[in-house]
Amino acid sequence: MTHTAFITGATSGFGRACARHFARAGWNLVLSGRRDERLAELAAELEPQCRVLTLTLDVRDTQAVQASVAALESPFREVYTLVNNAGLALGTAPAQACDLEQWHRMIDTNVKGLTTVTHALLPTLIDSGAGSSIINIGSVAGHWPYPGGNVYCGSKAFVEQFSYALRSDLQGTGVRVSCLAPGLSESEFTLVRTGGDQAAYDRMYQGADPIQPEDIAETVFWLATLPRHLNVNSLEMMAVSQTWSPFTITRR
Ligand code: NDP
Ligand code: 8X3
Repeated sequence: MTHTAFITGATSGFGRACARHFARAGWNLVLSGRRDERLAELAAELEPQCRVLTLTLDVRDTQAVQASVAALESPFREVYTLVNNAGLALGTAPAQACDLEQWHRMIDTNVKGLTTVTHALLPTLIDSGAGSSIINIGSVAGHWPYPGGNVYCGSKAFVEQFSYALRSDLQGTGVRVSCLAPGLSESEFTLVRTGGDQAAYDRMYQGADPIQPEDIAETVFWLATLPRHLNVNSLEMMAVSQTWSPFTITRR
């Protein structure tokens, strides 16, 4: 049987790499994001391998998410795997210098958007039953605080805890829930975070051998295709080049 995956944030980075990986395995794909030209290009690339439906969608638009999900037709309505990937960080300033609008945008996308998509798709995931999965993209930022992480860290901690709590509620349905929490990964993420600062992008990734979107896609696909009696609750991964720092202490 050919399964259907619903991937948010498929226009770039992890989401696009996941789309390509699932397409190689022949899955039906529902691909969403705000940039419709990118969705169209990706669909044209993948359609020789699988069936693709694109949804130009802002996950912050609750009504649009609900209407799009309600309008899904077979085989796209029988969602077996949801990859809740759309998200962003904005800014690297300390909390006391942050722009409140950016904080709200991160919460609206990473927290409210992810919950909206999940809420809309839960009935179909439960119908799909054993072996179906929700794979939420968290972050090391949800586990480990760092300067300038403030609301982004908080939003990803929400993703982790929401994933655990969902698992509790979904007991007996067969639906699995995993939170995948990557560290330093090369994608447009840093350009979005810095407002398009290419020099910041280069400084971040140069010589660091970061995680690549394909590494994430391989892991997501592995999670989605594990034997149906297994649930990975949380999976944190880092580039070998990235580890922790000591605590910092201010001295008088
Ligand atoms: P990218 O910036 O490359 O991709 C982000 C994706 O999210 C894009 O497809 C974008 O699509 C989509 N997106 C953003 N806002 C919205 C919105 N309001 N509605 C719908 N889609 C939206 O970054 P990554 O691939 O790196 O990030 C993917 C996820 O992984 C994010 O949740 C991020 O927080 C997380 N992550 C990233 C890490 C990294 O170091 N790169 C590490 C750990 C986690 P569009 O703009 O077309 O809407
Ligand atoms: C992205 C990883 O370390 O930039 O979630 O927060 S980090």
